[in-house]
Amino acid sequence: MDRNKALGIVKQQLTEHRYLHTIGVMETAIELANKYGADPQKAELAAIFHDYAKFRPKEEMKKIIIEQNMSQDLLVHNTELWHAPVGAFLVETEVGINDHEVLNAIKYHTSGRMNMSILDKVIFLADYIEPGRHFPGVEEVREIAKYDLDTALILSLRNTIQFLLGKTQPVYPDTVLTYNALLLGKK
Ligand code: DGI
Ligand code: FE
Ligand code: FE
Ligand code: FE
Repeated sequence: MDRNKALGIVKQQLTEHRYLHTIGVMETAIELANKYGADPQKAELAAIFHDYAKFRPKEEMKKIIIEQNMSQDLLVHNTELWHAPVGAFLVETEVGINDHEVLNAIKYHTSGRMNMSILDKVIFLADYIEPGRHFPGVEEVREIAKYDLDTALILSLRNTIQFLLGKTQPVYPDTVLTYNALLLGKK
């Protein structure tokens, strides 16, 4: 699917602010893909659709998580996690994208997962550092993303986990597993 068609589809699903975020993720993901050896066209497509389900009603997302036998663990964790796996499902069934590398990058863009592909990492990190993001620690991650993909990812995960701990919120197990796997894999 070409870029303009994809953007036209996703624009209808998003607010103006979230659409501008999506453009930022797209541009950043293409840069990271070229730098770290992911397919830039897949990165473009995954980035465009990564937040496709962001504004779906919670009841609709919950129904999909149950009916599609997704990890039921999602239901007891923050509802912010839901739009990623539900988005991958809807992008396949509503938009007709069937490239599973692209769908997995969408599915894991919020939680991360163990053994992330380069494309998964590119989308996860682009979502975190795109130019529209302004939160504590993002500038450091942006700098490191210029030369070390895994270290940038570890720092973004650390920041997210710290943010959740600071609010005494639960941390989704895959987020911790991703953080550990990257950290231990690096030695
Ligand atoms: O959809 P975006 O806002 O672009 O970004 P995202 O898909 O990475 O969502 C991140 C939000 O999810 C962020 O506000 C933190 C929240 N969240 C809640 N629990 C968890 C979590 N994020 C991760 N990675 N792990 C959690 O356990
Ligand atoms: Fe998201
Ligand atoms: Fe499928
Ligand atoms: Fe996003």
